[in-house]
Amino acid sequence: MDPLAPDLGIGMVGYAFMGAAHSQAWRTAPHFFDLPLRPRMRALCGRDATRVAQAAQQLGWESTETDWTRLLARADIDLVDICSPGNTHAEIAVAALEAGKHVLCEKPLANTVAEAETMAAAAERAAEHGVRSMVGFTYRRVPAIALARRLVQEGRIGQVRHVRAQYLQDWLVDPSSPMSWRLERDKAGSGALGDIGAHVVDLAQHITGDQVVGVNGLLQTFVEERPAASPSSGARLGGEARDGGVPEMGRVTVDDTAAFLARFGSGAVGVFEATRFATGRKNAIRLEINGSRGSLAFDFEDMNVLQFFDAEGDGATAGFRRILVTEPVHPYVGSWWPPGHGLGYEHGFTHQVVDLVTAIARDEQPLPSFADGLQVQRVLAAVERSAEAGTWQPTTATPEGTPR
Ligand code: SOE
Repeated sequence: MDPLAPDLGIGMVGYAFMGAAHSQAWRTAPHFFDLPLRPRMRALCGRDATRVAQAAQQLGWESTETDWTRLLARADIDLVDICSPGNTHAEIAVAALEAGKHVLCEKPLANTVAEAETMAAAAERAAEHGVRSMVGFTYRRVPAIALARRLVQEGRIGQVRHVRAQYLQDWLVDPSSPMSWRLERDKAGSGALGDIGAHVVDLAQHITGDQVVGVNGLLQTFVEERPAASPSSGARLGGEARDGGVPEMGRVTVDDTAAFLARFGSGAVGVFEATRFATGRKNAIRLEINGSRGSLAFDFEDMNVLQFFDAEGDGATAGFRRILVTEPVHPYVGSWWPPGHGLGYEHGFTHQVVDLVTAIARDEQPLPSFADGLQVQRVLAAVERSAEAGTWQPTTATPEGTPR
């Protein structure tokens, strides 16, 4: 990148799984992409001084803070990257925006619609002064998914009628898997619904350019108690059981699985599923979109591939075409390896940094915005209301009732 590009000082809060993923993105992006601003990994923030110091050294941060308010007070920090649990997002993000810092916030944007509304309002006020914000729905930047959106926008599958969207993991199948903050409602907001369901809601809406207007869903918790996590745990998803003896148990207060039907504004019909109990499925984000002229299908477990069915071709040779999304003509791919070599999970985070930094330099709104994050939050809240009431729920806050 341009050696004269001005610095962009980054401060990050949190250093577990997402902190590590974001750190590699900040480290890597300037080495592969021609960025208009040079990210400087100025400070990593976490409450435990020893652990944050170790993490900073491992992940490549210049210094540490143990109090996020001190991070916000630093003149060398231009952007705050929030990778801490959901219950911390609103307070840190609003304060950072008010302090004139750009914000990248992990998903889901918040734990409640009310928090997300406060954040979206703060983001709108800050944008008037060129202070930018983005929510980390990182899978938008997987090349095959970016290509899927492009094909829908170009009309290659015609009018969208069906969206099938699943996010399937299995890391909680074993009932002796320990507790983690992701299983506590006051920290995570919800379970599979918010943690991974939020991704597929965002992806379905992003690819189709449409919005979910009503849902009918159910939530289920299969394992209600788990061994308490060790406080010193370094496990990336949140915990390891305490050693020896009868384990102390913790209460799971979120859903293990979420399933819902959805109506889109256009009249398209959606079927969504998010679970951590799909035995054998590790990180299967599966999308299938059927339109009047064709279909698209994607599975993150084969993430360099997009399947495309063109209904307008010769019927005798028609079939789903397996597109290897590894060529320089594909989104983001040209900046990486020679054709055909493929990308992985971490590349989406790097692309997220590239797009964010570029938008900041151009004084443009990066996407997805906090307003987009709020809209996803409304869908999640409607699923929760629906599961509780056993009825269809609109995704808008008012009026209550059955949509269409
Ligand atoms: C855990 O389920 C998790 O890390 C999510 O929080 C991430 O958003 C997803 O990318 C992978 O799984």
